[in-house]
Amino acid sequence: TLTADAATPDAGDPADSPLVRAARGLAVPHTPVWFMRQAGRSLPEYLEVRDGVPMLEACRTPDLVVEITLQPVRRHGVDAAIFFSDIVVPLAAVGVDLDIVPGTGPVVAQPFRTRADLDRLPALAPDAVEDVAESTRRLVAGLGGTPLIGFAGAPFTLASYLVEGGPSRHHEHTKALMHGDPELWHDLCARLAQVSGTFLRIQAEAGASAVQLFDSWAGALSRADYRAFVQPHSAAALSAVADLGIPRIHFGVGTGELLTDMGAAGADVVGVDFRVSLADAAARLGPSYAVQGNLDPALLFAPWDVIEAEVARILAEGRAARGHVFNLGHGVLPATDPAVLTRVTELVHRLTEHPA
Ligand code: 1CP
Repeated sequence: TLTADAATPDAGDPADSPLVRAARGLAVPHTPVWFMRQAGRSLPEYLEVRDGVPMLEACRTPDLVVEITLQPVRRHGVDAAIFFSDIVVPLAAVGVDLDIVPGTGPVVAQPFRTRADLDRLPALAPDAVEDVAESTRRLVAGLGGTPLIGFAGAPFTLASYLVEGGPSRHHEHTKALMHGDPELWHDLCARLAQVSGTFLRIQAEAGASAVQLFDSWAGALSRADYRAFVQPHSAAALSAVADLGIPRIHFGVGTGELLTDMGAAGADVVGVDFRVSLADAAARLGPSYAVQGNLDPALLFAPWDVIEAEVARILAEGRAARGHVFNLGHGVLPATDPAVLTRVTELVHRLTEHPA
């Protein structure tokens, strides 16, 4: 079996790592950096171990999960590992018939549209994903002082895949259900909050040092709809790990108008995409929240001097917040040159270890 050998088996305490300290607004030796979707996608070593293994199968195979999660830590020297899985893994674990189709994403065989469909969405029992706990424990043992971030999809983003049946640009069936049958919508999201919260808790109890709730598509909503139809369910998911005392990160795309509501859902760190400057985000959020972000992933294709200036700008703007975790504004694009990610990691460290 593959063993958990990180590149920098540093002996520190992940609970006192730069990531966790920044999330709590404490002083850091350097600004921590990791990249959404750092595992998988662009790495040749990832493509090699994934060869011939379907995505959902890879997510349920601890040897692969451990290896793939560690790959970007070894290669880039990032300040956190993110558990290799997918937001639909717990849905598949409760029996939803779905697949992750290469080049498309999650596809649900029978979309959820009626009350009867709730019968196909039972609660997630921890022993249905015992492999996730096992992978987490092995990773935590191998990562030493590098923190592991556990994650789950938020109820709205999960609901969008279930109701639309797959990736969606306009979320029209989801919004039609939300407004057309609010009672069913809330019942659906309450179930999803249980699934999501349980998935976070399994990873947290097995030793993850932080969790991130991905509400990737929440930016499709008005603030009023977010507050009425979504925030209470995301708050329920995040509350599943509240007693464990680890930092909770809450992320969405295009959510500039929702930042304070996403923070109030129970986050310590609010993810900010590239559309909003971190200084504006910090002003909106106030002194109680750290921020995470927000380099435009497309800019990783620009000349190095452009990237360098963007990183410096983001670091300067991030100083306005209670704490700053450097990241992209959304996930790494598949064609990204991995060497650029390594270089950005080194740059963030260098610029913040020796502030001007
Ligand atoms: O660093 C990592 O790669 C960690 C693992 C990870 C995470 C955190 C994967 C692996 N997926 C996710 C989360 C995820 N999955 C999100 C939230 C994050 C985000 O917004 O980027 C979302 C929306 C999904 C759904 C999903 N899964 C998509 C998006 C489709 C759409 O609607 O546009 C896709 C393409 C997938 C498949 C997937 N998940 C992960 C990988 C490496 C892949 C590609 C694998 C393959 O196709 O073989």
